[in-house]
Amino acid sequence: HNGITRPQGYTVSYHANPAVEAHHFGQSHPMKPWRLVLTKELVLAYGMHHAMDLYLSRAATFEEMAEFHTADYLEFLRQVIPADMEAAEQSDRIASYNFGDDCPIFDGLFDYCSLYSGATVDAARKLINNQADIAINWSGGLHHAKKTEASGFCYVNDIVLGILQLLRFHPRVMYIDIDVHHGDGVEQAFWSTDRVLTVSFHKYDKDNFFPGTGALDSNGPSHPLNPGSRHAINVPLNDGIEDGDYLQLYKDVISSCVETYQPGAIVLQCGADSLGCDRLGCFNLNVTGHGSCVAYTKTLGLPMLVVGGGGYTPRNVSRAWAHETSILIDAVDKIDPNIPDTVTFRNHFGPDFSLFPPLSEMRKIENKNSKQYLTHLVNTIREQLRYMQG
Ligand code: V1P
Ligand code: CA
Ligand code: ZN
Repeated sequence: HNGITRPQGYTVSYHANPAVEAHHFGQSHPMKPWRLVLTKELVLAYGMHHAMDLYLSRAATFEEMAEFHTADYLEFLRQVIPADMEAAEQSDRIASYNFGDDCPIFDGLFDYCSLYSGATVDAARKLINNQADIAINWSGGLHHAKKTEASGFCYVNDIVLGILQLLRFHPRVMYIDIDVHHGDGVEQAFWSTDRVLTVSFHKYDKDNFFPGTGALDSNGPSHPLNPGSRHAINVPLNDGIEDGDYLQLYKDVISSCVETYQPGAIVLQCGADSLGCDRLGCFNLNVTGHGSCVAYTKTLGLPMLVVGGGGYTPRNVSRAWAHETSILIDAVDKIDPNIPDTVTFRNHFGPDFSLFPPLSEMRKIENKNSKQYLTHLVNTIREQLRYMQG
């Protein structure tokens, strides 16, 4: 391989299980667990596995998932089968738990959920046991799942489970979400506590973009005596934001949050649907721009749990997560931007076969975020943080 060695002075753990990749949401469904196969192919072909501790993740137990979800909901998730979708007896519960087009019932659903969740719980435990400084689970990051409800392709909220583990040891945990969608499930789970600061960057359009929450002035319980008051930060964006503006905004917001909140650990959700050309997204980020946010977060020097999330153009998802793995192991300059010949499914990366294909001008979406608007966001968020302190 190309001389990739362990990073100096810190340890990275990588949590994966190939059994996750084999699950199918259905033909026309945008969520493709197969994108994890492409990610793994790149990580291995570049020799990045030599720089990390690799763990074959186990399924989370029912009890572990019940730290957040109700036993009733998990019991249903465990026993439901695809045929129930048409069966009348189950239809009330299917509807109340929000299964349907976005969250279909497919073969092996419970195994899929418990495997991606087990990987996040394992990753969090490596951090608290001091066996890792950075722990990665690209199969996790399913930020929309609620206590008793599936939502937006998410059934079990592995991020909430991971944060609950970190809270056993750290008084304060900061959650950052760069998926193009609002991290509503994580925000809601910790809405009433001051022990988690949630920060989501997302496209916001109340009526026309999923899930429709995450306005700038949505910051936690309105009663100032509720400890969770002010502990949700939302960065609502319009279509078309580009690398330079996004990174500047990210640094301005995150540096202010860290300075004020002084978290003991960070959980970073790296949803890759904020990349340009995503099937569901509407931003213009390049793989390098998305990665710069991960690189900046790493410079904070805090224990870090890194998870995946959305991302609906599999070749770009795998490019981003492979590049971000190289950032986390400090090996960016040892990575050939030309995708190696040894990569299985290399044909998916044509015609450029580059890890960093530039977004073509033709496919860009018009940037509707003025400099004035971005300055207004930063100023408002800094004001919110001043109140949080008090
Ligand atoms: O817009 C909706 C719902 C359906 N309407 C009743 C409102 N759903 C979105 C869900 C997006 C979920 C994103 C998940 C994540 O944040 C984390 C993994 O990335 C939706 C969309 C859309 N364009 O927003 N569902 C679908 N498209 C869809 C398309 C085809 C088949 C099934 C679902
Ligand atoms: Ca987000
Ligand atoms: Zn998303």
